Amino acid sequence: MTRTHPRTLALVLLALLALLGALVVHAADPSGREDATAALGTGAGGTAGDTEPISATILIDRGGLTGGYATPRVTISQDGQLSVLNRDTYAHTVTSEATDASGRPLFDVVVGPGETRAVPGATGLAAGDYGIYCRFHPNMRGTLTVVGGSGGTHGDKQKFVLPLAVPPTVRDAHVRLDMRQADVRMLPDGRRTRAWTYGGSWPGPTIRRPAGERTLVTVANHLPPRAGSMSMHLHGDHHASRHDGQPTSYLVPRGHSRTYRYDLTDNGRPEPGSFFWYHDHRMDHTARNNWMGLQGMFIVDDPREKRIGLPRGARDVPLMISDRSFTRHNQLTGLHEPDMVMDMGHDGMDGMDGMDGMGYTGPHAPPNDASVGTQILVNGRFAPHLRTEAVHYRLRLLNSSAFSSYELTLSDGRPFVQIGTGDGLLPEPVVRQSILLGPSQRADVVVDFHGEVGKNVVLKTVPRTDSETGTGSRVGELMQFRVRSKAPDRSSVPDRLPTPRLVDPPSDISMTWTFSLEGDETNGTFWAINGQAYDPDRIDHTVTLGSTEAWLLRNTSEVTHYVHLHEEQWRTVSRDGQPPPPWEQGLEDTWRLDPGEEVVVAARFTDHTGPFMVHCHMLDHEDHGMMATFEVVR
Ligand SMILES: [Cu+2]
Repeated sequence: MTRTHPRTLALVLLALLALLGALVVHAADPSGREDATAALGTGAGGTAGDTEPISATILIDRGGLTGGYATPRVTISQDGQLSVLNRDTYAHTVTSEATDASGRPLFDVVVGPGETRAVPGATGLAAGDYGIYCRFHPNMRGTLTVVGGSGGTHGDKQKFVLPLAVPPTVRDAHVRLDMRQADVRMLPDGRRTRAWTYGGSWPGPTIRRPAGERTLVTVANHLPPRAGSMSMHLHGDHHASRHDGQPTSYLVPRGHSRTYRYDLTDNGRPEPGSFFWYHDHRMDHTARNNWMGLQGMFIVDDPREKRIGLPRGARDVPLMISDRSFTRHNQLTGLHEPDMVMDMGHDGMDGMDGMDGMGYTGPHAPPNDASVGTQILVNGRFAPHLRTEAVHYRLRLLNSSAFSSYELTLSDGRPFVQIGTGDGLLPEPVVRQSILLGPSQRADVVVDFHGEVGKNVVLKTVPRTDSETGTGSRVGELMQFRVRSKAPDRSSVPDRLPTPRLVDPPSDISMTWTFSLEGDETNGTFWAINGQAYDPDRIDHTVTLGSTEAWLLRNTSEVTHYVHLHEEQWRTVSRDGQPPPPWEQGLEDTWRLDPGEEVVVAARFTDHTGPFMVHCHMLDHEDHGMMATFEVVR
């Protein structure tokens, strides 16, 4: 790609911005008044009288990332125009919460820094209020009011057409997965969606193995040539460095296969019962490869769990939550750009010139790299339903999205009883009205459907309830439980759970990992750990096998990160100087770090030497620098 000189580009952009700003103020105010408030649509009145269309502009000021839309309530008439002017240094979207029958938002527009965009989909809607939000930063929320007229659409009520797909379960000691392209049913109507899969489905088969029993997984790469070499990581598991799915070594080139070995033990003992997942981890391409479908779930069964009577069999349901955007022909769009069809022949950064000296450049360079889908899928399908009995269910919730977070809740106010983290059970069950899950985080919960025969319960995601700082969570209805019959239920959740033992944390911090945005608009930007972009040839920290270390994770950027540590299962020692909340008192491998947050974690390094990764699990951040290496040595 040819590069325009950055300074020239900046000057041109500034000039355009000034021009557009002036135009918008005039176009938006049909009465020609010089009243900027009215032009920006903050006035809720919006009765221009007669037949003049009322138009409005949503303004995003500098600092909109944290401050939200500067004009969160705007009014247009049915024949009016909605536009967005973004004066922030981050790209944002204006997206409607209301959707059509396939879950596509009624309107959705991406507005880069300094840009102004029209929102054509907002014209002609039925009169009423419409929730709006930024897909990249869902803490930014507002309301569009459409006045006047009759007719037009409000959007469709979610219908939950497709049955939930429960991926096939594989229990063999040696599992074989062919990575291949396949057409998968994701949306209720129209064509299937072409995906890159493990074994022909998305999610791939759920691998289910007893703790402590060696498991071999052979993956063969039959993907199209343009996919390149792959590398599979079993997220949360403790295993040898060469079996970790390294980003640049032990790869699986096309036409070849590789066998990963997981002993499912830690320091000679069986691992705790766990809810892991496997996914691609190739350097620079992790977001693309996951977006394309290279994801599956892995359950480690602890025999002690059988004795305590948790729901089992068909009442133990793994649910993988992940967002994607689709073209009109139901095909996956390109990363970052919902309007661009995925260019599977392109092996570089979508919309970026690539790493160049100091950093990435182009419209999707950090911090404007966000692989966010318009539709949220469960087990690879949009808005599925599951017929259930009026009994307890164990739901294993995984967020496998590249970027988005969800605050999960149930439509009738029924709580979740959280029993585990994904890396074993909590010391005691925690009753929660809602659960926030960022990329790669899991929650093991029990839900009680007793007394609900004939009712439907919807699993939803709502705006974050826990914090006023940090990147928010998406909003939407994810799936429906149709409670249809009574049945015997001998399951129970005891007051105390067989939780894994935690290490005694050392009082000294051995390593501080600081997560930030670095670079500048002229030379390019990148996501950084301790000021540096990922370099596979650099070891950032060395640990002695057998030692126990406490690490400090801190976020000095303006956005939330979800930080994943490979290899060990970690104890959360403190969050912002306080003891961690009850649901963070088991073992963990991925932590939320809101802006300014500091989390201390500790683990003992056992069994395996070699390099392992520290990275943000927002996959665009990982691909664009936010990864580092620690090495365990004898
Ligand atoms: Cu991040």
